[in-house]
Amino acid sequence: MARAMISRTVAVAAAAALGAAGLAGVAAASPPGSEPVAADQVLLRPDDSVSERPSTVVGDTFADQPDQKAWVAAFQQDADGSARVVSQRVADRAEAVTAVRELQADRATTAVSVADRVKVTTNDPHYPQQWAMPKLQLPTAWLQSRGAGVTVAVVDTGADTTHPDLAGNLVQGADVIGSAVSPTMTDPHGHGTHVSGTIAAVTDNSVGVAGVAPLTKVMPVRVLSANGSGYSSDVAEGIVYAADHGASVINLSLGGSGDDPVQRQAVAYAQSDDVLVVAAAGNSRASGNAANYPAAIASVTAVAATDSANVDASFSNHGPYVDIAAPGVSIRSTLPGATYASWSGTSMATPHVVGVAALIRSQRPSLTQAQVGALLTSTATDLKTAGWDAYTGSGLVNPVAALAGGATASPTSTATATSTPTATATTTPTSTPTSSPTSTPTVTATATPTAVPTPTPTPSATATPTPTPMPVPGAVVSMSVRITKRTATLAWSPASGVVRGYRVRVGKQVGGVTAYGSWATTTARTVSFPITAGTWRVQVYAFNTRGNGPTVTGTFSVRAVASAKAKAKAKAKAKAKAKAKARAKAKRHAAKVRTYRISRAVSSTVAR
Ligand SMILES: [Ca+2]
Ligand SMILES: [Ca+2]
Repeated sequence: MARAMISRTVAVAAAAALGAAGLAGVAAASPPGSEPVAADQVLLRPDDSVSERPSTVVGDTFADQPDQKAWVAAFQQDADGSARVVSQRVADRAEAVTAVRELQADRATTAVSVADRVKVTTNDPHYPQQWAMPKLQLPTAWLQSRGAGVTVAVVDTGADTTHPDLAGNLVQGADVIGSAVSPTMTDPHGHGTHVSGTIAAVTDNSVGVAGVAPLTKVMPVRVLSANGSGYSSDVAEGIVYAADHGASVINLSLGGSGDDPVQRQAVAYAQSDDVLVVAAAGNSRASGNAANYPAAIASVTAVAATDSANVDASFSNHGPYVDIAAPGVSIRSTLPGATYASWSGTSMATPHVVGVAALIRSQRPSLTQAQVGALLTSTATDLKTAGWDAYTGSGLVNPVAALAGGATASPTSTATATSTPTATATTTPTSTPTSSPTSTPTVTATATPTAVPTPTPTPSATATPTPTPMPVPGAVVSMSVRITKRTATLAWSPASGVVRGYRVRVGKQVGGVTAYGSWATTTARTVSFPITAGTWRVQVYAFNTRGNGPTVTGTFSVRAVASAKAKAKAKAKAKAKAKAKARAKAKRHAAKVRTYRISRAVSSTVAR
């Protein structure tokens, strides 16, 4: 079959006509406007070396374009100097491998490649003002996923359902707070429209802006009023609505200083339904830096804002709850009335992370929301001080690395993955819109690439030779448990290495099996939980941006010993019983007396 597959032979001069197939080493870029190349876009990475093994040449198919065909091509030259490019379509990896081998075997072949999709930017006219797009290497990320098949909810001020650059990507939403405005005024504020556009403005349509996840659908859920404020109860209702109506990621570009338990429950409900919840870290650094909820809920992915120089924005909250950073200064997006504007805030950073989450969920639907969250932070590009920090969390969201699955190996993926971090960053400052508050200079991220100066030589034994720049944390060496009344308080020693936090879970043994609860994340080295009599197991591991340390398990038993409270209660009960007995006796006595008196009276009556 493979012979017959060589279906197309063209002259070298015609190579450019292949358009977006852009054969590596032959024609670097496609002529603009040539052919409807989108349909022929290829899914494999380029390689112009004949000696390259086919297995390393072939990449993955696009999750959102399963029917896409790829080109495998060869440059061939004959003894008389005449040259040609032969190319053939392949449907999958197996065919590509066969094709590459065949072309390699041909003596005329001087180069074999798997054509790369050539698509540098979109044609959205405002794209040049969207500095975050090249900064996050989104055009490269879109080669892997464009977010098809994913719905994200924007729980916000609504969204302008008539916006020409947004309407096409909106699905039915809801107005939780009830509308006092006209039915067409679906976002009387504008904030939700702006956030929605960052996630999924209609892209490559020659209109307005591009979205982070061009094929993702946005479900607008209106919980904030026309003045941009509202109540956490409505936010909670919006979260539940979104979870119940098919959203797999929720964008919460909002927050307040109150940790409303209803809102907390709603978040937990959505997460238990496998919905990733992402929220803005807050913009109140200059006004008290109060923890911003729901972002400050540990299980919520909290997003800080950075500028075009990868410096954390002067307004962006810092704190132990910050998980990740994303562009949030002078972000150009959609506004009601078919308009566009550049806004700043952690509200603008959050949808970048949500968009990337949508790309991941589209590409790898088998990952749970917690795994997607972990992938986002573990693949982020470290900023500011080495390792996790309270200003940028695990660092700048990195779509290309996240879509590569966080894997390091794979010869194919390295080419794109490695180029990610700082090198490009430095070259692209310019476009920064004027307004950006660049007041925080100092640490300029760039300087510190990897090498965390962790004193790896951990003390005793367990020679863990860690060659990597920053290893995962070591094991927790000791645990202790203190039992008071009906509560156990577990404490543990710090793990070695760079520790971002700890995850702990507890379970009671029932019939030889431990029924563990869910993992809780904490930065403290202690946790309390309710207990009953029986045998308990606790598991703890430390984690950082590189991964998880070893899990350590401890066991303890709780005997059914009466607590002081129970003793007091029993004593009180006995006392009450005695009292009741005495009362009954007194009553009986009184009754006797009464009987006596009556009988006496009666008798006396009788006597008379
Ligand atoms: Ca557009
Ligand atoms: Ca850092």
